[in-house]
Amino acid sequence: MKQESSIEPVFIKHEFAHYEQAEARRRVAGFYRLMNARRSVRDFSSEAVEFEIIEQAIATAGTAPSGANMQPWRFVVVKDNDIKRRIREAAEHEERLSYEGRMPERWLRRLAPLGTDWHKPFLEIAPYLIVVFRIDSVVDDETGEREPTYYAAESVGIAVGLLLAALHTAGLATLTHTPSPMKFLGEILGRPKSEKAFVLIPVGFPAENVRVPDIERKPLNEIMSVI
Ligand code: IYR
Repeated sequence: MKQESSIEPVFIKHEFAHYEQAEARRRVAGFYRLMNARRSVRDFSSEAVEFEIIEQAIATAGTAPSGANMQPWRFVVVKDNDIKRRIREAAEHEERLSYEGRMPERWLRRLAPLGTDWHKPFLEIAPYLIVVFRIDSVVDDETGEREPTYYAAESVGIAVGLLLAALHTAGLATLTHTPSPMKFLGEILGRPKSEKAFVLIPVGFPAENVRVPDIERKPLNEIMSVI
């Protein structure tokens, strides 16, 4: 016989906002304008950023929905210069191998409009690097057994979206950087094997007169179907 869970769900009241449609339209359009002005930045200022802003943004990321509410994320904030330097060295080592041989021609062609290469000075210049880890398994408090988390990648992806939005609304620049392979991040940052580096996000003010690639977003009719 399959064991049934003896845990009873508990439901509580929750206050949801309910706006007039005109107000809802204004709000959603405002959020669109805010997020449409976000751009990935690879050229950062070293100007200091209050840590409280980073904390609040990570708290926001932690509000993301997650598989079985297991919240399978860990946000490691790196401000230490020595650690940043080690991360840069390891990332540039991997990236150099990638750009100079591991990435197929068609991938490099896709990246050409972004103007990227293996040099990653932003890893030392940005005041913070947030390394997001995906927690793949946890040890159950009661049984002591290791069990998987559920939909971890989807959950962490949503949390990262909220993190980027929160940092952007504070006027901070971000980049979703994925040095590949990312195994060195868990090693340098001393994370357990159950945690996998998911993305590395440099955070700070953009460099003065920063420029971003001249690329475009797909129009709505190319990203939405209505049936
Ligand atoms: N990780 C490399 C290459 C790279 C890959 C993708 I997909 C991008 O959208 C951008 C860059 C780098 O960070 O340069």
